[in-house]
Amino acid sequence: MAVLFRPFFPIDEPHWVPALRTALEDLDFRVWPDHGDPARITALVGWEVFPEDRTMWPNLKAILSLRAGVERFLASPHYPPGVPLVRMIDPGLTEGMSTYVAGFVLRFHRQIDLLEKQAATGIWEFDIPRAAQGRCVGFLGFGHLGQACARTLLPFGFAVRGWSLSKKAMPGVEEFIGSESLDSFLEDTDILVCLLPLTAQTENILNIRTLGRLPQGSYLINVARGKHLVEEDLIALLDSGHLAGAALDVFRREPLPVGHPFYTHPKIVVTPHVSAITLPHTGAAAVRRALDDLAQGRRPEGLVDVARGY
Ligand code: NDP
Ligand code: OXD
Repeated sequence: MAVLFRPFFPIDEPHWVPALRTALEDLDFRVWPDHGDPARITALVGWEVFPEDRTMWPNLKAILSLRAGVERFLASPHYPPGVPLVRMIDPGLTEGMSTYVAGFVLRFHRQIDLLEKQAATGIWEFDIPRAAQGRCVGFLGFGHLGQACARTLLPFGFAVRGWSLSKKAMPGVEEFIGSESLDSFLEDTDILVCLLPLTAQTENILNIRTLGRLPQGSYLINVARGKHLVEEDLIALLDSGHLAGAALDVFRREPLPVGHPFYTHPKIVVTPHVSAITLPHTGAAAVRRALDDLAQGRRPEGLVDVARGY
């Protein structure tokens, strides 16, 4: 049995190879292209699947994604059918997402964007601030990351709600289940955070109709996938004043092309897909846990339901 890692990003050789080597030190760990006998490879670790992966490993038992979102794996023609896929659940990534989302929620809640603009033109003005209890933060997608962000925000006093397909029963959170409850979920959400997986059901879910149901002056934080958002609908709602601002970390095309209107829109903050990055040491430990679970016949955390798409 051997585990094969295929470096993909420039950071992989200096950071991921040593982290994985340490976490898997007692296993037969190989780094592409030095895969050795293909029949020995039982697990692949990486960011993508490649043409060889469909046929080259006759004894492949699992693919371990270093990404949390796995739509690229599932959509790839190179994905070997029937091989279990485990997505990344990394405490380092989770902390990154929680701090990013909390940072933008607080920025919008305290209207720091507005205060910065005023200060830049020498304006000294203020209003009575809104209490956190009176501001509702809604998570579209209330899974691993949505719940972690909610736990970070609840102590500030925000009204927190989550939308998903199944009940979580998190104390202090109002939960909305399934498509019939989407409109009522949106109606009182002042800051909408998208943390859905990209599936056929969720593509283009942030559109003129859904975003239009948010209260006047609300905000969007999209940290899930670019294809959740209909870009021109967001711009129309910001320009009409219905939405007050947006923080966008993910885009239909990445890198976001030079000259894209999002870069210069006064109500949009663009970040380069950095809200939550899998960290090599904690991520390699997660790979190790998943491999141990698989070896002992346990269900690894993050096992993907291929039919469901996440
Ligand atoms: P999870 O699978 O744990 O959570 C997904 C949530 O979405 C679940 O609550 C699920 O419901 C809900 N959901 C899925 N489909 C629907 C639907 N049709 N209607 C209603 N709810 C639905 O994923 P994570 O929280 O770990 O990650 C979410 C996404 O965040 C990833 O898929 C990825 O795209 C993105 N991401 C972005 C990163 C970045 O750097 N910008 C980093 C990491 C992740 P239920 O719980 O009932 O199944
Ligand atoms: C992920 C991501 O899915 O970085 O992990 O977007």
